[in-house]
Amino acid sequence: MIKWFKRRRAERDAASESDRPGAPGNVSEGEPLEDLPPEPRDTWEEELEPSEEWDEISPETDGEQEGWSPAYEGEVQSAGPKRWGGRVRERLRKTRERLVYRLDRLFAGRKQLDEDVIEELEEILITSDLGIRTTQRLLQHVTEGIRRQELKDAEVLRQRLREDIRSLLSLEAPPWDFESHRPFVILAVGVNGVGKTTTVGKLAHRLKQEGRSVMLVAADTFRAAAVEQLILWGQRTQVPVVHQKSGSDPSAVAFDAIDAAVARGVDVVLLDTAGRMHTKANLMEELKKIQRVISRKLPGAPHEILLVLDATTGQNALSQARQFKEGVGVTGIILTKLDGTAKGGIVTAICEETGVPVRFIGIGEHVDDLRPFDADEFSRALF
Ligand SMILES: Nc1nc2c(ncn2[C@@H]2O[C@H](COP(=O)(O)OP(=O)(O)OP(=O)(O)O)[C@@H](O)[C@H]2O)c(=O)[nH]1
Ligand SMILES: [Mg+2]
Repeated sequence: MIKWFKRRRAERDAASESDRPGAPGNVSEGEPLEDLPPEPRDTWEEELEPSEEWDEISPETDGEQEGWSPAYEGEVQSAGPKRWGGRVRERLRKTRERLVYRLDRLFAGRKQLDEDVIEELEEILITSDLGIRTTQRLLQHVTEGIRRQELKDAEVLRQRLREDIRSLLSLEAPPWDFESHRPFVILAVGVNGVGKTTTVGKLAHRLKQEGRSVMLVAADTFRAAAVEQLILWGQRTQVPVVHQKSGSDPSAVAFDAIDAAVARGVDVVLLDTAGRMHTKANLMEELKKIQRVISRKLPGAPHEILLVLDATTGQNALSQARQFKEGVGVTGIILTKLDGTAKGGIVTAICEETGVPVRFIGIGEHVDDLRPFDADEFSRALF
């Protein structure tokens, strides 16, 4: 009998050892562990310093062609039909798990909602990347509801939270007026690696599918291979790309591109910019200069300054939103990489704190993985 107990204990210990995250044999392949710390990134608290990982600009880029890259004849990959909301919901799985499953656990078996619930709820919301300010705002409403006995059970509280989050996300976003502005000029900005080029490519595809003529502009002349990357997107989406050689002045590229777009009667011009400069101040100055040049060429343009943010960076994305809003006057946000991150709650914090509307979300690397942001759809995909 004693031996049996010993054996059971040994089996149990072995089983719990193999349940440990990261224990050999228990990590499914390709499934990143959720609680791994995010990849180190620029925090934007300090000036960017040149580092070894920087791409050097070679002063001589002989042989590189300037001008147009014609669209190619290849096929655009399509993800195939899948219900819009279904795919977004599926891609937001990790965020949903972090937020909703923990709420489930909090509410499970509780008959009454009391102060303890508020405390735990606070922790769940903050650690789900909703941010302190947004969490306080949501909790204030919940606390009042409990005090007034409107929130009697967990289900009503959950609905209240969903509704409050939805209303924080519902910022007014004036539709892009392609009819009054031709070309309609969109400038994509953001720090390095957030997904600007990919997003610009996906957006070109989307606009083209809506029947508009689109032109891509490679105004990231800083990073070697940035131009080629955009040309590839031009080929993939069958959209022409205006480019000059690496190292040329991005404002000059923008200047020529606007001329070309006007001459050709293009509907939409999408400019991809650099995410990395020697310092943060340099980057902001560069972007302002591009803006000035564009507006001198075409009064009223750029019509949209889209800040691209990487959702996986959580609070860092929020701090970038504040800084770009102040630095270059962002008019819209695109939040990328919402697939595969548990930090989707950051969308709420960004909307609440900046008041800048989220225009699209990126939910994958595929050409079709850019979705217009819909507050209602998003909050339903979360809860
Ligand atoms: N999973 C996922 N990956 C994405 C998404 N958007 C972009 N990426 C990936 O993020 C990486 C960086 O994307 P880029 O478009 O090169 O980013 P960037 O901001 O242009 O980078 P720099 O030009 O270096 O400043 C690439 O591997 C993209 O495929 C997304 O919505 N989901
Ligand atoms: Mg890029």
